[in-house]
Amino acid sequence: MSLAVKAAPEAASATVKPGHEPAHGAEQVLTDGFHLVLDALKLNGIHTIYGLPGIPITDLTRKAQAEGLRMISFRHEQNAGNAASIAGFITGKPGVCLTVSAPGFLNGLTALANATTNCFPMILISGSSEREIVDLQQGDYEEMDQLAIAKPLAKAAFRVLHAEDIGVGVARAIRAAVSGRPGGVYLDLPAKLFAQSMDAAAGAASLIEVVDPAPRQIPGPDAVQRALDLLRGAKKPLIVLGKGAAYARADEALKTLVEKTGIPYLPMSMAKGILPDTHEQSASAARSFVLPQADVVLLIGARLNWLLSHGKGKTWGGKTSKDWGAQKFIQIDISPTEADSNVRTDAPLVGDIGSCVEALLAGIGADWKQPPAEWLAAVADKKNKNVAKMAETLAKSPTPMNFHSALAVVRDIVKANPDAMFVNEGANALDFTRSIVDMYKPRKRLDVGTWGVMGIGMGFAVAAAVESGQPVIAVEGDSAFGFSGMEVETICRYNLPVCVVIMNNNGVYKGTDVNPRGGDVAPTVFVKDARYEKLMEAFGGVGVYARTPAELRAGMEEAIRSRRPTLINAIIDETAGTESGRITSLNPTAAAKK
Ligand SMILES: Cc1ncc(C[n+]2csc(CCOP(=O)(O)OP(=O)(O)O)c2C)c(N)n1
Ligand SMILES: [Mg+2]
Repeated sequence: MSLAVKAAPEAASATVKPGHEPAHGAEQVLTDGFHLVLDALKLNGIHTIYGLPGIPITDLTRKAQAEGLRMISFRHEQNAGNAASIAGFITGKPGVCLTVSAPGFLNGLTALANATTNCFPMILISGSSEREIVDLQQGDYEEMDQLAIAKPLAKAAFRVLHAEDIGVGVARAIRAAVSGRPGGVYLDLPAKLFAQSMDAAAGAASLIEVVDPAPRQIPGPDAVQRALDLLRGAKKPLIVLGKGAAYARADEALKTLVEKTGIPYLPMSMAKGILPDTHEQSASAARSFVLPQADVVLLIGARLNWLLSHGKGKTWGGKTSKDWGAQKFIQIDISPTEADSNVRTDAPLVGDIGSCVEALLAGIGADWKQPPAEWLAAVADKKNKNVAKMAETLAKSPTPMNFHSALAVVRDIVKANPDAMFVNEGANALDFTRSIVDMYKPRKRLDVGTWGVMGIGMGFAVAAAVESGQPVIAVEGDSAFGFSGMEVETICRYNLPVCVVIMNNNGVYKGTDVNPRGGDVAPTVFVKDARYEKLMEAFGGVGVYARTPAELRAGMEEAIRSRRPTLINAIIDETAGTESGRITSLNPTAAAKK
């Protein structure tokens, strides 16, 4: 057993007169549920909580501050939850979100489910009402069986009923969040638990400092050999890096693998920057060429979900949308059940990404043959043509701005500030940004992830600033921003160096739809020429109204230099976007025209 035990700090204990005198007449030192929760988190290196106060956790938020934890208070729990989840991605430790019961819990639950889907380690801690009343459904204040509701949406869910079990509860939550495939964990703490007292020394002895919470998982030598054999025989190999590869913090090993093998690679959205997007082996600009052409694909921390067209169909050279292409797949994943999820996995390599990549490298000697020159030339040719085409588009400066002319500015600013964190959501505002704005370092790009969820923006921006200390640039669709916009107050309150850039095209996808019957405006259209920058000014931040690339550039440069909370309202041609950005084809269409 490897239980490291730490004494509860002085401040965590209360000296009280016990009900009857202890044997020696000495006063007994007590601790309580509040302090045991905080001590357990601190003992495990968790020093920041993202949350929103209220019954029964208000005192927990106060005591957290008093105990030296950083308590970041939000305006809506979903944003606190998103902040916690991305803190988990950025740090590799579980991000903690703290909410009240029932409605607060439910508000945080979307973020917890999103964390589980995206494999972000997060712990949602919610206070809950009286068990006896909840279970008899007698109508308690904010009554809800939260544990049951969280279970299907979380990687794991636990409830602690007794103060002496808090240490175990927190340890189990941490392990579940970060070991194997990371995910969201729910920890239910009933109101009564916080008030429970116990002997301080016994309390301290009950806490667990988790040893090796995310153990390495070494791949089997036969699986490594199988993968190497397949890769060695490839004529048109391709590497796909997923956000799992970014999370793995195996940056050097991944770079060595790509460069030693000479294989072209594609980074998925949040894997951008593991190697700089300007790397000569990046095939991003030739994506629609390399996917159907490749004969052996090495997936590293990337799942064959919808974002990769399920590994089949026309994207992969299949004859119809259901047919498989001719590729063979090698898949590195920590979860053994990921293989064969959509098409055959010819060489599954199960383990943590660092260990798997190092095992591959050990088998790749100095005599490793580079991929055939024709393949590399074909990829380079396609890429150069597409890059040249894009450069032409980016050089134009139409009035009003379009996505390209605005994003050409953002691209320059990110290039000049490669350490800045970068948040991105929207439809066109997401898709254009992802392809135009290069990333230079790992784990800088944070976006809508596996679900394409709107609403992550300000929560991610707050956590990115808090966890990294770096300036944050958040490029937001005007619709996307609306989901978490009130958190500009949070950004101002904590004086975070966040520069929000709203790509304001007056609506969802564009601002030009009309209601055929007149009356109400179309469902996708917002108030025209909305002055979003005034929202930031309302709380003491800087607002910028930018109609030209020069105004946008000046605003962003000043925001980065001053580190002041800034919101730039970038006015974009309302006709510039397309329906759903790049995923127009996912909209269902019926044959009947009505
Ligand atoms: C939680 C959630 N609700 C709704 C959607 C559907 N949706 C996808 S993109 C989008 C907004 C697109 O508009 P905007 O952010 O302004 O980007 P634009 O395309 O106009 O640049 C919406 C509502 C979603 N993805 N997630
Ligand atoms: Mg829009």
